[in-house]
Amino acid sequence: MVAQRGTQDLLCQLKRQQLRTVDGTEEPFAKLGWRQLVPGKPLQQLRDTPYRTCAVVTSAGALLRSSLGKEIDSHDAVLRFNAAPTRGFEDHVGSKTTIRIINSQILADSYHFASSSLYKNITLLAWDPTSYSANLEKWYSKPDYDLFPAYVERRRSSPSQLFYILHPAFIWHLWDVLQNNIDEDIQPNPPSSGFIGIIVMLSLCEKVDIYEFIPSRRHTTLCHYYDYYHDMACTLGAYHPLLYEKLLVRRMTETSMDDLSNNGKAVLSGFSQITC
Ligand code: NCC
Repeated sequence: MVAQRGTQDLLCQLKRQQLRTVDGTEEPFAKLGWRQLVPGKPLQQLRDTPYRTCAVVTSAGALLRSSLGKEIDSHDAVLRFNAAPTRGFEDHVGSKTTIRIINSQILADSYHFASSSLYKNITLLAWDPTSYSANLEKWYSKPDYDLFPAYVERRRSSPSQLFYILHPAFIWHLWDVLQNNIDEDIQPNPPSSGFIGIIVMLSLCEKVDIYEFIPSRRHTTLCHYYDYYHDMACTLGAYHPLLYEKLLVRRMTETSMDDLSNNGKAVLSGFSQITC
């Protein structure tokens, strides 16, 4: 796939926002001994060579009855979000999970993080919104949702599981790219897990297939494929600048409008495939 100029420029802006996780070298994490706590292998070096093809599976209700399960599972790596299950939905969303991105609510609230199989035997990436200025001392003492105790507990009990916390500066740099490419003032809230996940996978994969981020002809008010709640805000955004994220991804993909609408899949070239 050869990226065209506008597409390429956007991909390059995002490629420059290097993937970054809390690595224990900054305070307060350094004095808390996080250098030894975080995985020895940095997320940026998760792979010697990028995955050839990856799937980003949003949690959109439109995936229900999509019959995309087999296709999704055929990718080398599959990214899922938060508490989105596969059991009972295999025909439509597949069963393979390689990486799961979880927002801090999953670690702080009653999502059975410690006991649920959703969060075991896979790579985990957690994030918390914090404020734009990302002072780590302040963040540690007052995160939006306190993700730190559950993180420390899991790192100690399962040291071989690759589990990272995304650096707030990385999250907010993605927001900057969004704002810099949209004429209107967007809400000063962090991007959704979906957008963050897309950028993570562009860093790790040669090609990324994104399912139902840009709504297809199957679009529905059903919020998630796995529950019964209906709200169009789940697809278009309220707190997160989801609509703008989707407009940007639309500009980054060379998938035709017909294909987007019929298949619900946007195809993007990974960062390793573009020269900036
Ligand atoms: O709903 P959520 O997102 O877990 O969905 C994961 C990602 O899928 C994309 N999506 C989802 C539904 C839909 N109809 N269309 C979509 O495109 C989005 O890109 C979304 O990011 C989140 O981003 O972390 C979010 O998390 C939930 C919630 O915290 C978790 O599901 C845990 O329960 C948020 N909902 C609430 O706080 C009530 C949601 O706003 C964002």
